[in-house]
Amino acid sequence: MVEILHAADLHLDSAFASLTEEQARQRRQESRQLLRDMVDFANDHGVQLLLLPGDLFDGERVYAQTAPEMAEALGRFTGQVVIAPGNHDWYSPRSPYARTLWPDNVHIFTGAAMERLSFPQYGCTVYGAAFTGPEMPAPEPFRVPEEDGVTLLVLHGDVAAPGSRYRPLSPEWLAETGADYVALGHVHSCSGVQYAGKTAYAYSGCPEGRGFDELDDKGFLWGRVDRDKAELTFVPFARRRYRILTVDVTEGDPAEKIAQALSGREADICRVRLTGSVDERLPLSGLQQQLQGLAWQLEVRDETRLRQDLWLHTGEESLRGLFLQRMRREYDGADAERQRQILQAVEYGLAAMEGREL
Ligand SMILES: [Mn+2]
Repeated sequence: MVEILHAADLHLDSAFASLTEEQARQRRQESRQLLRDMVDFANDHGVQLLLLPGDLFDGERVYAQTAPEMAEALGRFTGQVVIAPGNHDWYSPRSPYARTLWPDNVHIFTGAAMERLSFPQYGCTVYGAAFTGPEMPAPEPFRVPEEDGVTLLVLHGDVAAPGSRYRPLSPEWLAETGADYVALGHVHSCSGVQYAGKTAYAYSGCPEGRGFDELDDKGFLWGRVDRDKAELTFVPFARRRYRILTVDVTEGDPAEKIAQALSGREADICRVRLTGSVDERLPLSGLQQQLQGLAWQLEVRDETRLRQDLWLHTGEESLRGLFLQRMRREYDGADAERQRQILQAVEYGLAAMEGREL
């Protein structure tokens, strides 16, 4: 049995295009710190193998301190580190992997063919390969030898995506390997542990989101691997999460309602979508300023509809017109609570008829 931590797709030195320059700089610094924190976690929890299947760097060009800081952080790990470069940080003589002095406990796959690392102190063997260019074909069939003890594979690749240019890996190929666990990189959300035959495999996802297409909790997988069994837990580790919050401001003070939705999000990067109907256009930049500080970065999007607009097409000769006329009659004779429901029904109805998203 071997204790592992599996993390991937750090994409260090990403540009973070949606942030200000200063914030982007801070984020890059934070993601370098993340690796140190991860090593602390690993040391505190008796992890023996740190498996890093690629895209640790966002590209070939990194800031001068990035790779040396990574080497320094990994050098403080009490176990062994295995890195399998991916499509963003593919191995070449120009890559940070080749140009950095790594501590003895760091092992980096450098070839496209499977390489073998033996760790008798943990009773296990690790296989893996690198990306040696920005794209890789499907690997040759591969099977681990029976006598290897607990066997792990560390690979960057695309599972169940037959046409992929990023080393497509079929479940059949994974099952054929006979490995006990395949630590994968490339997909940025955690897959949880899956099985192909007796072979367990997983994407850990990225430990930190980089945009609104990488929402909510991010982290790594941690636990133990034994013959034919992987017991791994997802550990949320992101310092900042990307969140999209929808706030209906039909009623009440918009600032208050947004503040409520943002409570506890000081460290996060939030996009607030304002929905519902309002009497007049919201003072967006004022709101944004007033609520500064409730999130690390806040973006407010006005998707509300002016109340009068709701009834604009009442009575026109169409399904929409008839619908509005009917709703308007009900609205005029209803109490406040009922009116609120009717407004909402009108919003949904109009959205459906106009093929819009609410
Ligand atoms: Mn990738």
